[in-house]
Amino acid sequence: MAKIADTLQVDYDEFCGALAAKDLQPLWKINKQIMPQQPHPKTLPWLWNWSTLLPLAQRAGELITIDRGGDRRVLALCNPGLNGMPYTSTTLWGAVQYLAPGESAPAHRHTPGAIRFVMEGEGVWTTVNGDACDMTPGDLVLTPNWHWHDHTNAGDQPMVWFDGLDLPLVGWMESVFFELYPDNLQPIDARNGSERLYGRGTVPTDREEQSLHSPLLRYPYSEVSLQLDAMLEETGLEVTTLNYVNPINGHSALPTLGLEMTRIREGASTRPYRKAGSSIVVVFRGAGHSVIDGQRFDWSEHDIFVIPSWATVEHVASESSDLFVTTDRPVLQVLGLFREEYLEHPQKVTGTFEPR
Ligand code: GTQ
Ligand code: FE2
Repeated sequence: MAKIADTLQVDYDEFCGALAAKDLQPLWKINKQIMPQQPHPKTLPWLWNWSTLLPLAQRAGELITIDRGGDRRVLALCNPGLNGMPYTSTTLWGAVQYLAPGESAPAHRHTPGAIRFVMEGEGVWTTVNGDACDMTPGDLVLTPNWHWHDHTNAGDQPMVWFDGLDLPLVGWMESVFFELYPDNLQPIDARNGSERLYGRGTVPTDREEQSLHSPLLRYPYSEVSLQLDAMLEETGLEVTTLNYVNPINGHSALPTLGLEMTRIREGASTRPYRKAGSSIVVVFRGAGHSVIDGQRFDWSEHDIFVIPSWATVEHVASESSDLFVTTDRPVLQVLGLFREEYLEHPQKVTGTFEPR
């Protein structure tokens, strides 16, 4: 901070009061806070156990119905570092959604983009602009921004899936728009249509698909898993990661969300690493732990945890594990803000996270 002559202290205090009264702030008082040498995220590393989430989602299924009006039976994963805001990190919304047999969640659209990643259940589809996308465990379904979407459970078991949205980011930009569809559900004009058109590595030439999002809306786990097997086999490595991309241009499937699957072989671990931007990790299968800024987070199947910006992370798998990761990375990359680095030494573990 600037130095003040002793004799002027009273004048200076008065001056600061005068600034505040006129809605002004002197940069020299706040520069350390607003321009730190590296990020000091409010987002805390945090973990939600599936053994906690599932019974509460089931209880929500007993207590509340899904009515006309755009409702969703959704439990938001609220980061305790964010002053009660219903966000998982400052940029990402993470949540679990529960849909019982015979239920449907009405059609709507909004400017925040979203993904669904299926954790448990069968017989559900999400209709995206008329294309009914089937959902089975491990599948990823996109609902790009301003696309109509509704969810229907035509099966005989409840389904729980993970919702990832760029909602906080769009919210900070004060650009959230929302609209209800005139009817409860959209008419279905295709079943897995985007997959039949774009899910083969070859793309049609008779259409101008120059959108910011992938025309492929459904990425089945069965194929992702085969590809991960091939990647591990081919490289001989113990850890591998794939990106869910737009088959036309190789960009991230959604412009605002990075979507990845990491497979770690039993007993293997990742190198200590940090990057700008936050990540939500859904443990799709396996068990192990992660060390985030020196704190140990034990996880097993379907647990969900968040990694803040610039936090150092190492994953250690005690069983072969698949980690589905949602990030804000494409936003940082396109704006020239992305940074990442690997660190030389493993972290010292200074504590263990105690889930609530
Ligand atoms: O399923 O459409 O977790 O609109 C948050 C907002 C899910 C949805 C969320 C949504 C949805
Ligand atoms: Fe929605």
